[in-house]
Amino acid sequence: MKVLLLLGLVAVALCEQTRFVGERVLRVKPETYEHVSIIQELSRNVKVDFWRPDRADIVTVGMTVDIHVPAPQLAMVSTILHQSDMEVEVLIGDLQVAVEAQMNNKRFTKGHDYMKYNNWETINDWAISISSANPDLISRQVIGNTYEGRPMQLLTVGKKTGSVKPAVFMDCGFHAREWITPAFCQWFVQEAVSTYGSDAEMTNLLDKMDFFVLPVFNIDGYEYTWTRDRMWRKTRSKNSGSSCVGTDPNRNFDAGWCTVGASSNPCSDTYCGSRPESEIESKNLANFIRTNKSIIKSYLTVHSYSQLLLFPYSYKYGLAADHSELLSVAQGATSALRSLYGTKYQYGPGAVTIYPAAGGSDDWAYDLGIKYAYTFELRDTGRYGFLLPESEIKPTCEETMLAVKYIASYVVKNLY
Ligand code: DDK
Ligand code: ZN
Ligand code: ZN
Repeated sequence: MKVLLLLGLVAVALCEQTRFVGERVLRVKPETYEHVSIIQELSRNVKVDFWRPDRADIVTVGMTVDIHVPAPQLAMVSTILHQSDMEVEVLIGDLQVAVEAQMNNKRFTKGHDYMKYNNWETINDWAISISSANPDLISRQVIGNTYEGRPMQLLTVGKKTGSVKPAVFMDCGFHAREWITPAFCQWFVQEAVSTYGSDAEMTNLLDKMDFFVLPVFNIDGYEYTWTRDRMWRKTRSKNSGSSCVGTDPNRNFDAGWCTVGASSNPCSDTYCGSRPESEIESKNLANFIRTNKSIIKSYLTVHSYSQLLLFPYSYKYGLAADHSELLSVAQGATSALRSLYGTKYQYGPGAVTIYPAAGGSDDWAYDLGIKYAYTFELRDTGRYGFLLPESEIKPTCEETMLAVKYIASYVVKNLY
């Protein structure tokens, strides 16, 4: 009886979850304007999911384009691409196999594990327990609830000195499917507390400043990627007048809002929302940063994938007033990152390095007066994309630590 019940539950769970059997991720390299228009035409007529760039209308000649094609469309898409004699590479031959293969850490652990992907409940419990286990280094607060009512846990990591310290704000999990990013925020907190007192650089950082760490910004979306659709990107808020759900939180901030590289269609993966900060998660984050603006000297927001370190602007081509300083800090941070395993990062202003995109939190923070505003796009460059295997969590986090420490140390030495 119990076994039957269990089997029944498993069956229900399997049925409710989107499966990706027979779906593929293709990489195409348009070499002519005709190729570009074929890709754009494709996106208008067939339901394809753009992995990189995140929408068809910004595809240009020479770009590397990664698209996830559902099984029913595969034959048609392959025919069209083949006829165009565009270079087509199969990045992922069967997406369902890749979804299952990313969980390749077979170690048995009950609950939280830094070398595995943890679901929201596990991360939430972890946030509570690591802060109570390290009362002199971590404090915890809830900066508001998500649309579906989950608490946005913010950890303040730094030696408690009794005086006001400058701070770096860092968030992960803006986009739901970018699972390596919450893993990095958890790693960062653990690494900070466990190397305080032994690693000279970390000790100095935590003595002189605080890190505000938000391990998962888009909790509702993240939970949805665990329970329903692994490839979900946006928030989970309802849109009035549309059956499509969610807003792209990285198009929802008040920085050239919805002018470029964003969509006003609620069904789009880059929907900018009904107004700036229409999403409660954006509002909660923006309110916290506005309130603590005088002490926050750097804003870091962690995404994946592409191996990029971006800085303002993305909503316009014009250079930031601090362009040359931001560029040289990015150069230093990416070479620190590369020193460990040779991982290469490109860096530069968002608009020219990746694509123009308005409404990003980095541009918004920069225009608010937070000079050192950066967006990370972590591993990889497309071999696994959003489905980076668990075996890459440790090396990815270790190398990224070096970049974050580099930026933070620079900030401490150059307080403004
Ligand atoms: O939001 C995006 O499309 C990517 C990360 Se997935 C970053 C775009 C550049 C920074 C936008 N402010
Ligand atoms: Zn992202
Ligand atoms: Zn990304």
